[in-house]
Amino acid sequence: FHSFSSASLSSSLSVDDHGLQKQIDELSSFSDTPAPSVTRVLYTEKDVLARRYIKNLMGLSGLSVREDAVGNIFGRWDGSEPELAAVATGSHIDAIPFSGKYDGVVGVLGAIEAINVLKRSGFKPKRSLEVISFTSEEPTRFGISCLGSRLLTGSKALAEALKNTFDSQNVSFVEAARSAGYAKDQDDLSSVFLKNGSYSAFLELHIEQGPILEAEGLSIGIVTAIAAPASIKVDFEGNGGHAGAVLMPNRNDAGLAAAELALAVEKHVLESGSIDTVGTVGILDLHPGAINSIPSKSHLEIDTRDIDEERRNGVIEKIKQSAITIAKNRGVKLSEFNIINQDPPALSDKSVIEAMEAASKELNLTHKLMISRAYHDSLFMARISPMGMLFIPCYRGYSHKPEEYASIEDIANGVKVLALTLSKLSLS
Ligand code: HGY
Ligand code: MN
Ligand code: MN
Ligand code: MN
Repeated sequence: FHSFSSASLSSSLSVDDHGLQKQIDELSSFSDTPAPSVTRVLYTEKDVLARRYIKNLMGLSGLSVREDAVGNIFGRWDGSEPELAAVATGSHIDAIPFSGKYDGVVGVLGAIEAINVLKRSGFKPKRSLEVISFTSEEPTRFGISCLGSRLLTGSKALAEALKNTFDSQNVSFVEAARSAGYAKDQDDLSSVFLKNGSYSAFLELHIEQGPILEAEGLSIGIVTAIAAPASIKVDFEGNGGHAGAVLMPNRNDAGLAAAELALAVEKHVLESGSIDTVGTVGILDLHPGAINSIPSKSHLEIDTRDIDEERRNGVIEKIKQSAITIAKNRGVKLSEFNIINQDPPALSDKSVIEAMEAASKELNLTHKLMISRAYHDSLFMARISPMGMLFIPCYRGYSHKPEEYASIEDIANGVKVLALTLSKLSLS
């Protein structure tokens, strides 16, 4: 019944390149900013259109589709032994403002195409195969990264916090979810939690979002670990005032406090002793935001990561000390220093890595082991199932900007390795 040897299967895998490219292009049209940029934020009208698009494709692939209370979308292909834990694969389709059309999308459309590839080859799964499109991997709307996968993997704290979480327009999470047709009859989001052991493995196909594979001319990256992300929200408050009338000695400028803290982030990161420590201030708002008014309030959001969790936590501590010192020296109030998330890194599962290496070899694709400096839903799925990630090269490593690009050849390679790995794990 399972007569397929992987070797024969690998030679019969064919990807519908044109169809996949067309889907990537069509999906990118659901955007709140003009092409070539993509902006697709959680529960907005464009997000709902994209979700409908994905559910339709899952249906066309013969997958049975379900959604949970926050809109994680699951497409399932029942195996011959459906009572066994399924093998899952997926990624996200939300996109940060003015970003590209491959981040996340390659791992959702590619996963659906991997199912099609296996069906075309006549493969019959033993363990069911499940494609997942996670709700809101990006932190854009509510400041929470990997919201869907955090919940799926049982974050009680998040289920609680979401009851009074608001976006920048003061729309609550539940109201936003309901506007998109989710969180209908329950305000108890623990229904989203997946039972441990729901999956025997979870895989994610993603663009590298770094320059290594392209620079080394390699086709496939096999991820061994995902760096430890953290994010912090900071507010300073001062008296503000007239830009002409208030002399310098009498000022307590909340804007300069924020600027000084941003430079302190860079200093502490550079002094960490490792190139693997990174820090970014991607949001810095000044109030009232008038050229001739001394900022009375400032809001900045800090993203800092490292493959070494302790070293990252040390940097967070130093950033906090700097915020307190800067506030004191400038006579401003540090009205908020809120660590939103401070997550550990995740390690890929050895047997999943081996299955990916074997699949890459059988497909004669060059590959290497590497770490992921970007976080992914896999960071959380690793908490409830053996995890593995596949990278494909992307143009100069560009990501989170409109110039993001991956060739359909590289995407097709990734889809084939994903399909072959899924087949191996399904028969295991
Ligand atoms: O920011 C990240 O690492 C991910 O791409 N959202
Ligand atoms: Mn991203
Ligand atoms: Mn991503
Ligand atoms: Mn290539």
